[in-house]
Amino acid sequence: MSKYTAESHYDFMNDLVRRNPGQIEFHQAVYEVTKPIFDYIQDKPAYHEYRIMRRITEPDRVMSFRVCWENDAGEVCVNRGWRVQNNNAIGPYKGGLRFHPSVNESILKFLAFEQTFKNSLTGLPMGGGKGGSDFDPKGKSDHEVMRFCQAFMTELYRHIGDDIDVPAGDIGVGAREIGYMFGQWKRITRRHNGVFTGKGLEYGGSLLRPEATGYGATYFMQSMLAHRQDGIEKKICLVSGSGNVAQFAVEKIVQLGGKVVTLSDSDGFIYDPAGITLEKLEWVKDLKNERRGRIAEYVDHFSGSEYIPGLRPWRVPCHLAFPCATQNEILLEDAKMLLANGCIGVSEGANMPTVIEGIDAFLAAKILFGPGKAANAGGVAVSGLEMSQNSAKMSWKEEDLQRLLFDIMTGIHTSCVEYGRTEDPRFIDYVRGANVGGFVKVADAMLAYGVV
Ligand code: NDP
Ligand code: 2IT
Repeated sequence: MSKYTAESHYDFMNDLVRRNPGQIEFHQAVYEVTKPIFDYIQDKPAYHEYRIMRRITEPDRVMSFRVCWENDAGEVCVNRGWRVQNNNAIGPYKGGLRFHPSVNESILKFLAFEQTFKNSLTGLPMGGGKGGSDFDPKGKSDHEVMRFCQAFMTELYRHIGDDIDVPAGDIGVGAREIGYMFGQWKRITRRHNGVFTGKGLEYGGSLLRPEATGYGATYFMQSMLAHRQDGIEKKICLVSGSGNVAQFAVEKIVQLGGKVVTLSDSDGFIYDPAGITLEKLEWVKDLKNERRGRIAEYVDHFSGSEYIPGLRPWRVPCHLAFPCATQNEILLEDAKMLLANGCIGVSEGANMPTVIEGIDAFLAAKILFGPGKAANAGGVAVSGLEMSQNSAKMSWKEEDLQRLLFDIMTGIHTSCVEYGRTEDPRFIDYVRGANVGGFVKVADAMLAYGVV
């Protein structure tokens, strides 16, 4: 007989907010994920009896630590580092590290929570985790970044392992930072294994990992459009951000015949009505990845384009939008503007880029809305494939990885359709589809383990 009666979503959220005061991003992520799940489990007593929702929203553990390092002027700098190990029911904790001054425990808890569902959707055996630091790599020399990464890893190394917890990149953490961190791991532990993904090809990395998130978000949009007998060709697209995810979203959209007219960073956006070609994109990659410049410089090189400081791209008329910068970058007024200007599809390359009211507006308008945990799962999926290659001590060919990525993204789309069908045969609620689709496997594994 059940010891717990079914709790309402309202009571559940009140209790979560009480237990996690001030963690607004975490509240937002939990609200979005659990609302459709509460409907789904309404008539499934085991999930209530075993308090799965209460357990899945309490991270297994949160580590926080001091990171001390010296800058080029010889001054002592102090940052804070974290690793949130949210849930390892279906595999080792897996998720990126973010270095950005805005990073705090709330943001990392939201990301680790989302990651748990995203990783489940990929169909690969990976649990959910996330970590990072309030360190700002912007304006730092390579040596300062190296000293910070070594100090960060000197604490983090005791919490991770190739079958325990496998970090990767996220905002502010790319190939350079992963090289420095993996180098320090190897030095401390004497192990050379798959403890990190996103590694360089010379030391165990996988082909296609850099491209995977942006390509995957574009494939997800392609699948959503195909479900309505439509395609990306000739569509005007807005992309925000200009980092890893944005760059490869642009690349794939252009390859599929779409026209991308914007890119952005935290200072503003560029609008290029002629379209960002693959040639222009190569220039952007060099600007952002090698010279570490600002997107504003684009307009000095490509005539006919303009730079709009202090704003995001969503006011530009488009068919499709790909938010690829950060959380809460599409506010309700942005969502309304996109809809008013004729936007028919949004594929979230970033994690939680749309506020809850914005998502509600998109769903009410019945446009194609691919939430981050489905649309941007290509990155962690190829990370999972990197883990497999490292375990097997081999590397796969690019064509095999291309096919696997494409198949995983279409598989995620199929799961979303299965759990996201509505009374209107033309409208799939991908938010419900992704959240319930990601939940079932994790929850059933937790039930199998009993009370742990
Ligand atoms: P990068 O650091 O490579 O690029 C981030 C981009 O977003 C930059 O253009 C940056 O501009 C902009 N940005 C960052 N923070 C803010 C902010 N607070 N306001 C406005 N713009 C901002 O990161 P990624 O491309 O890797 O990550 C982008 C998003 O995609 C994140 O939400 C991340 O969690 C998500 N993601 C990443 C994956 C990956 O494999 N890398 C996988 C799945 C999701 P600026 O230079 O001014 O900071
Ligand atoms: O948000 C994400 O999925 C990532 N930053 C990638 C995580 C990973 O482990 O590749």
